[in-house]
Amino acid sequence: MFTVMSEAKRKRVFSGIQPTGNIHIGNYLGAIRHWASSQVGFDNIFCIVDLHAITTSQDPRMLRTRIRQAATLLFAAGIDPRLSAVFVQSHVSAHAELAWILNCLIPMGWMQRMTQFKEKSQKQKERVLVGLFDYPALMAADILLYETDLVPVGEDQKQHLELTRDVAQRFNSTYGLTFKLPEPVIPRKGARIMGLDDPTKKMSKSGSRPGHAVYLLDSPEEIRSKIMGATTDSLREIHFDKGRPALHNLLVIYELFTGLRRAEIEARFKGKGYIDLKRDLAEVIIEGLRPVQQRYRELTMDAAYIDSLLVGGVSKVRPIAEKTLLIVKEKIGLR
Ligand code: AQP
Repeated sequence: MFTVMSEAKRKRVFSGIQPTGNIHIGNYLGAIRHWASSQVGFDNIFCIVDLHAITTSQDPRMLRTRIRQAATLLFAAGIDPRLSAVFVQSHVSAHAELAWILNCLIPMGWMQRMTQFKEKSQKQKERVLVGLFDYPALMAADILLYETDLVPVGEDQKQHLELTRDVAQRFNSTYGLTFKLPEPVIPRKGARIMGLDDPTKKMSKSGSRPGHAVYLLDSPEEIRSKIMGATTDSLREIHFDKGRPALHNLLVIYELFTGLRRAEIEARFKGKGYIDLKRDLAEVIIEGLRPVQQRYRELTMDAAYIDSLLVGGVSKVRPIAEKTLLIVKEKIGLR
C-alpha cells in the first residue's frame, strides 16, 4: 500500500500567514524573523493563506494587494527562495480538496469545541461565515498535505493542531498509515507582542485603532508617533515587570530588536522616564526595519520577479501536495 511518509533529513516545517491586513512588528518578531533565521536547519514551507483570509469578509482589490505584499515582505525580511518554498495557498487546489475530504471525517462535536471559533463568532454574531467554522479543517489539510514534522503555533492555534493530529489518526486507523502526525513548536517566551493601545490584546492585523500596531512599512514619522502615543502606566521606574503589561510590552519589543540582555536594558534606562524609553525605542524600531523596508522597495520595482519567485514556490510544493491527495483519494475509493 502507498503511504505519504518518506525519510527527509531536515525536519519539514509548515508556517502560514494570513493576508488579512498590514503585517506588523508582532508578526515580524513573533514569526517572520524566526522563519528567516531557521531556514538552513529546516525544510521550510511558507504559505500565504489566502483561503483562510476569506473566512472573514475581504475587499477583492485589497486582498489581491495584500497577498502580493505579504509575499514581498517575506522575501524582504530574509526568506530565501533558494532555501524555502513560499507560495499562495489558493494556487494549490489540493488544499481545498483535502479540506473537503477531512470535513467528511471530522465529527461536528470536534469542531464545536474550537474555542477560537466560539470567540470570533461571538464578536461577529450573525455575520459569521461557515468558512470560519470550518477553518480548522482547512488548516489540517494545509499541514497534512506536506508530511509536515513541525508547526510553529501560538497558544490560540494549539487546539487546531490537536484537531489536525486527531483527524490524521482517525484517517490512519480507518484507511491505514497515511499521514505523518505533526508536532507543535511553541514559540519562545516573550514572543507575543501586545497592542500599543491596549496591552491586554495581542497586536493584530485586524486591530482597527490607529495607534494599535507598528506596521513593517510604516514611515519613521509614523513609528515615532505610534510609539510616543503608546499606552503606559503612571509609575516611574523602568524594569521588566509582567504586572505592568504596557511597559513590559515596550521593553520586550526593545529587547527583541536590540538583542540586549534585560539587565543591560534596565541599566540603560535607570533613572530615566518613559519619554526617554519611547524616544529610544522608536529609533531602535526604525533602524531594525530599515533593511526590510529598503529590500521591500527594491523588490517592488520588479513585480515580475516576485511572480517568478511565487511560481518557483508553487512548483516545489504542488507535486508533494498532489501526491498526498492522490494517495488519499485512492485510499478512500475516489480513484
Ligand atoms: N502579536 C503577535 N505577537 C507575536 N506573534 C504574532 N503573530 C501574529 N500576531 C502576533 C504570528 O504571526 C504569524 C502569522 O500570523 P497570522 O497571519 O497567521 O495570523 P494571526 O495570528 O491571526 O495574526 P494577526 O496579525 O492577529 O492577524 P488577524 O488580525 O488577521 O487575525 C503567526 O505565526 C502568528 O503566531
